[in-house]
Amino acid sequence: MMTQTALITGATAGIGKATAELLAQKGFNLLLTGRREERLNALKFELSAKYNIDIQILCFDIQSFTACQAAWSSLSVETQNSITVLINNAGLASGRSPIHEGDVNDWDQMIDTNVKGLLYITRLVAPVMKDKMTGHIVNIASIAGKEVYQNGNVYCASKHAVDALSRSMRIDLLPFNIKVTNVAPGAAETEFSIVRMKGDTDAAKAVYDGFDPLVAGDIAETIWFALSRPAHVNINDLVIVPTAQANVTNLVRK
Ligand code: NDP
Ligand code: 8X3
Repeated sequence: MMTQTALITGATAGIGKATAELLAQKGFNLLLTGRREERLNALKFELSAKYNIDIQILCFDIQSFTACQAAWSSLSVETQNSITVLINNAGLASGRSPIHEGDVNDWDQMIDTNVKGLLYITRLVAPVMKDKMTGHIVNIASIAGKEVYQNGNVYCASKHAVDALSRSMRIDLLPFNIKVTNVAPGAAETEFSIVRMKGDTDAAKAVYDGFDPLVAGDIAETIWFALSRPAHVNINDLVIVPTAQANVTNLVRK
C-alpha cells in the first residue's frame, strides 16, 4: 500500500501526541503541529529513531490564519499533496466560570483555537484531498459537543460547533470521496485540565479523583479504528467515555 501522510494538529501533548506515536508505529509519514517547538523536535527525534518514516514539524499558533498559511506554504507541493489524513485535534478549555463572570480572553482563545483553528487548517488541506478524490478528516470534538454542563458554556459551545462542522463538512466533501469522522471523548487525563485550571496541578488532578479516566492512548486507538476501516466504510461519530462516566455530568467516584 502507498505510504500515507497524516497531519496532526496539537501533537505536543495528550491525544495528538499519542496519535502521532500510534500512526508512526503504523508506518504513516507525519506532519506534526503545535506551538512548543522543543516538544515537536523531541517527538520528531524519538519517532524518527524508532520508525522508518518521514516527519516534518510545523511550529505555529493555529489561532492565526496568517500563521497557518505560512506553515502550509513552508511545505513542498509534493508534501502538501501527499496528505491523506488530517487529525483536527489542537484545542483547549480555558477557565470554568459562569457566563456572567467569564473572561473574554478565555472565550476568544477557545473559539479561535477550537473552531477557527480547525476551520483554517481544514480550508488549507481539504482542497488537496478534493483534487485527489480521497482523504480522511478526523475532528476531535468532545462529549461537551453533545451535552452542556454548569460553567462549561463557551467550551461546550465551541465543541458543539465542531460537532456541527463534522456533520456539515461531511456533506460538502461527500462528492469528493472524503471521509469525515467526529470523535467525542469524555474525561481523558492529559494536560487538558492543567491548561483549563491555568497551571493549578492540584485542581487539575482533582478532576480525575476517585475514578479511572481515559488516557490519550484510548483515543488514539479509537482514531486508528476509524482510519483503518475499509475504503467503503466511514465511521461518522464516536462517543468514548470512561466506564465510570455515563454522560457529561454523571460520574461515579470511589
Ligand atoms: P492537551 O492539553 O494535552 O493537548 C492539547 C494540544 O493542543 C497540545 O498539543 C497543544 O499544543 C495544542 N494547542 C492548543 N492550543 C493551540 C494553539 N493555539 N495552536 C496550536 N496548537 C495548540 O489536551 P488533549 O490532548 O486532551 O486535547 C486534545 C483535544 O481533545 C482538544 O481539542 C480537546 O478539546 C479535546 N478533548 C479533550 C478531552 C479531555 O478530557 N482531555 C475530552 C474531549 C475532548 P501547544 O500547547 O504546544 O501549542
Ligand atoms: C473535555 C471533556 O467533560 O471536561 O472535552 O468537557 S469535559
